[in-house]
Amino acid sequence: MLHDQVCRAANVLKRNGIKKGDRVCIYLPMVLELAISVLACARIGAIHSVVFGGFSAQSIADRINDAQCKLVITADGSYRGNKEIPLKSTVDDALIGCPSVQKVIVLTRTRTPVAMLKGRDIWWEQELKQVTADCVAEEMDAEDVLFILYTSGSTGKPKGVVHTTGGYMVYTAYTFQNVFQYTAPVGERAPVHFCTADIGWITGHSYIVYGPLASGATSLLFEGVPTYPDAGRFWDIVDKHQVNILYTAPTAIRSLMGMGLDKVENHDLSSLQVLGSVGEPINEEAWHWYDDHIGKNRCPIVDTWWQTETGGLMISPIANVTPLKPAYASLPLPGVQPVLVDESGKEIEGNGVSGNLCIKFPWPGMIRTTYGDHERCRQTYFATYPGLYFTGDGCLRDEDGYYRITGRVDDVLNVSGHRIGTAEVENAINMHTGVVESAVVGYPHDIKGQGIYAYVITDQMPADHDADLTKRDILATVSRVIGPIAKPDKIQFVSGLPKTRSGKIMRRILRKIAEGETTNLGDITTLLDPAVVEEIASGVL
Ligand code: 7RM
Repeated sequence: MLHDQVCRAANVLKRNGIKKGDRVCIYLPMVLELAISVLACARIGAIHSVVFGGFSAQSIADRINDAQCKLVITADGSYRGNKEIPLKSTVDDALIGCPSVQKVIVLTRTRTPVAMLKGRDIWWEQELKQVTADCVAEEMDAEDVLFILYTSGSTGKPKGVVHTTGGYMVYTAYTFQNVFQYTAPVGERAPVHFCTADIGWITGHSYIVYGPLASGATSLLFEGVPTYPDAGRFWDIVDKHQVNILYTAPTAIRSLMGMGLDKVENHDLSSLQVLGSVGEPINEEAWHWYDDHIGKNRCPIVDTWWQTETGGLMISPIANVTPLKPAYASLPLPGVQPVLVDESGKEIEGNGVSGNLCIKFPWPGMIRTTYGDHERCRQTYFATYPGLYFTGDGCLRDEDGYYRITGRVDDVLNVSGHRIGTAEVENAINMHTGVVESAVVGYPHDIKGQGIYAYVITDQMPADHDADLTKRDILATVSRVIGPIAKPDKIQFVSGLPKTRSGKIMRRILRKIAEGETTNLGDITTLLDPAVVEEIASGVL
């Protein structure tokens, strides 16, 4: 059935002028047509660029323009909990500034009224009536581009990570089958794999679409949130569809943990065989809750460390093979060569050490370039430590040689498993009228892993009653520029920022203050104006 529908969708793309190498932007909710659209592009050699449905019109426009997309696939709207989210109208706003886009295919989902521009906008359902299910797959070179996926880094502008046809598909299938110990079905029913990520992120690309489907697995797609209609939603799905592999993020586990066991205990979870964790470090408390209450101490937990840039899993236990240690991604997969380096780039050997995590040797799923700017790719990943791929993560290797990822060492935040650059958030805040300058850092958050803390200088220090209004306006601005996921959790108005004499903001100090540390702030003698630190620390939220 999937093959039939992919061929039909591929023919729709072809009849709308899409050829091998053209870029197609996909902005859809988590419906089957999202996976079908992705695979339809792959079938005809078009390059897909999926944009997560939570991003703003401005973010969509930036991504479309960077990749010069010719066509957009979207829906009238999507559901999120009990809310309806308009998608097509957001695309309409985006396209005001996107001259490369010639066609927009609109799927009917919520039946929200939409404006349909003559000559540009067409309905998915009507187009499907015009095509057959015969579509020969385009012949591709292993190194032909398969897709672009934008991800945040330490600079303001997200990078278009490029993956290619051969290496990426081989690597996602290889890692999927080995890490989750997926076995081909013996009887009628293929094991059911439920990855709760959105296809808008790399986890969804690799472990909802490509890895499982290339392996013949049944991949379960979930359009919703873990807490609607109640906190038992995941367990209801596991029970109803007899899920065998569950792959989710620590932030989801932490949020469900807090909602009591009664939502878990009224469901049959005995079909589960393997549990996975991804996106951020999993704390021991969450690991044990997952192990005790979901896996009932009989399912291995694979804590999988990897990145958009790595295409697939890199450091992870192999289910039922690798002895587990809570909160450890454990050991590199066969073929992966991690190294820890110090600030000068010198390799740190031996065990019981920590450093910056790099990879020494290429692997099939590795990033090939950043779209349209190869030099940026070289600079970002291969220039910090010559001869090595630098991950941006800090890591420790314990006495047993086990790896534990400690978090980003660059200016990238991980908020509920979403990657957000501090510079991106600062740029968005700075677009708000009256804002002179801002500095954004992360701070530990019980559920999200990291929260976003913004220090903001305005042209006039807002009085108490104005401060709340100004904060709300800043949040609205960030939502408008990036999307709701990038909204700061805390905003503190300050009169200055701690800067060195050369004008560099000392984020180390701001991070400490945001963490609640107001006295031991380390060396502040190199600051231009050390007094500002006291003011900021005394006003910490
Ligand atoms: C898959 C994904 C990548 C960043 C990465 C890490 C963090 C991901 C783990 C983890 C600790 C893990 N891609 N990260 N997995 N940290 N343990 N198992 O999330 O490109 O969106 O983010 O996520 O900091 O560099 S991503």
